[in-house]
Amino acid sequence: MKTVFALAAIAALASKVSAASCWANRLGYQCCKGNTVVYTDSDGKWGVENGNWCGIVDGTQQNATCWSQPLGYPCCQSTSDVIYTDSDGDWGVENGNWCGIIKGGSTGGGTGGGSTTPGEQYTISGNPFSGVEFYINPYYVEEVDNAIAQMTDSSLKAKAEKMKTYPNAIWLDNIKNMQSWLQPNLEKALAQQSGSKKVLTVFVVYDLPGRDCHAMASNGELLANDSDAQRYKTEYIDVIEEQLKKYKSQPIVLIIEPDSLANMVTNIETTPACAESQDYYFDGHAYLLKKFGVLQHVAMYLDIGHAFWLGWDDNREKAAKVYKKVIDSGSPGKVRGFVDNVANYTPWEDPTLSRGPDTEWNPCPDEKRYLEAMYKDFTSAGIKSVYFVSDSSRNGHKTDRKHPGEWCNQTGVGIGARPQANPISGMDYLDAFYWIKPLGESDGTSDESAERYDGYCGHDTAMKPAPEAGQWFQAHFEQGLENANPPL
Ligand SMILES: *[C@@H]1O[C@H](CO)[C@@H](O)[C@H](O)[C@H]1NC(C)=O
Ligand SMILES: *[C@@H]1O[C@H](CO)[C@@H](O)[C@H](O)[C@H]1NC(C)=O
Ligand SMILES: CC(=O)N[C@H]1CO[C@H](CO)[C@@H](O)[C@@H]1O
Repeated sequence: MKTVFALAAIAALASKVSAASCWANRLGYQCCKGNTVVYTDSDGKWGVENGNWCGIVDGTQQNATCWSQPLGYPCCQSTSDVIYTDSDGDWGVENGNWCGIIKGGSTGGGTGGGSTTPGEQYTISGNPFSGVEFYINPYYVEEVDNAIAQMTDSSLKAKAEKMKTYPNAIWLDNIKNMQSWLQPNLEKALAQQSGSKKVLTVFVVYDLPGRDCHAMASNGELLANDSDAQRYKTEYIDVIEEQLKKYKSQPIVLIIEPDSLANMVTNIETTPACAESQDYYFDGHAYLLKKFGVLQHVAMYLDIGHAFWLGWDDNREKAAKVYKKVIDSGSPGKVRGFVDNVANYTPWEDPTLSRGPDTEWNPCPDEKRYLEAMYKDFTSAGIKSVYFVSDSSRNGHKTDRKHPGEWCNQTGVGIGARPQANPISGMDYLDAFYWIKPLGESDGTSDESAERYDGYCGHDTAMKPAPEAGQWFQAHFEQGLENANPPL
């Protein structure tokens, strides 16, 4: 008890000592301890330390190999166990005193094998889904167990059992859920590693101010105003960044803000709420890309809607410009690529459809043709890294919808391709099929009196009664199991 208290006191002291000020502070960044210039803009010279941007104070000649010494602490000699992380870096304890852990240090320990202590920095090179194990979310396993308890048919139960072996993305869809789901799952993913393969965790970043400006069912907690935009940065993005930096020894994929940029392509002129949100959407992206895009163990995919949203020629052309601009605004933060069909039902391949009246002249009437076209358009627009992840959680079976734009609780749903890296030979730019939307979680309520009721959820081909978005929807889950393609 006494030791713990003493350490906490020293930590408080450490954070005081490190509050050196420089021009970068007013922009929300720390001052660099070293002086290696990575990027220069009108604000000044920028460096990267501990995976984060920092401002370089001209004339400093500090000891960059041991960052904690200028703060009055030695470097750790034999430990790399992180006890505490702050904006200065990772702290360990040796001989009862704090010491700074040198990034990329040679001391071992904490590299998986059931450990819950992050090990050395992991660097993603190429496809983040390749050569890793996928993290199985215990919360989803529990939801499936509850669903099985309500089933009587033994063959259906057997199918549901198999669902517990596949991964899903974890949605950080408000500040509270982010606090509950991010760190515990990163820690469990670390503990899940048993062999030499790293365990990949996929999170959905989904809390922009004025979220889902064109629909009602998934509106978020933050409004499109300045104070909520500030909360998005400090209470959401910054906190995510802090945890990502702590869990630096494992690969992490981030799915960025579903629907937001697709709305910026098609709905600014037609939907006032989208026009009001646009500055916050663009600014929010620039902010998070700069922060997450410099972390070597993190790969990001920006959402591009689906074939029946941006598939038309004019929409694709506009999209290439919007996405290019957004990626440039986050420079030099890097984006790996794009994610399509999140929480949607459009089949991967649908040979029955071709450009014509049935598709409202959409030349990309399935996700495969959509990605082929987007790959061409995005690369020729000058976007450097164009890879895709396609959500296949619910597109195995053509649903009953009469119009391909229907999205809510469609009847006839079926699970699609299983999560897998490099699933299509000859399509090297498709990094993976993955289940982004967990099957069984509702798209939106069919209760017309509910505040978040959206007309689409009352349409003929929407399953009813349906619970609120995100709540468990047993009938939808069971139908997805029955119609799985390939079968479970
Ligand atoms: C830099 O840090 C190392 C490691 O702690 C130390 O041995 C060395 O004396 C320091 N050099 C300077 C110039 O402070
Ligand atoms: C922004 O919206 C929030 C509600 O989420 C509200 O509490 C706050 O007062 C608003 N701020 C401004 C400046 O309008
Ligand atoms: C499984 C289920 O609830 N299906 C219903 C979906 O909604 C249609 C009408 O909108 C009903 O006919 C189905 O029974």
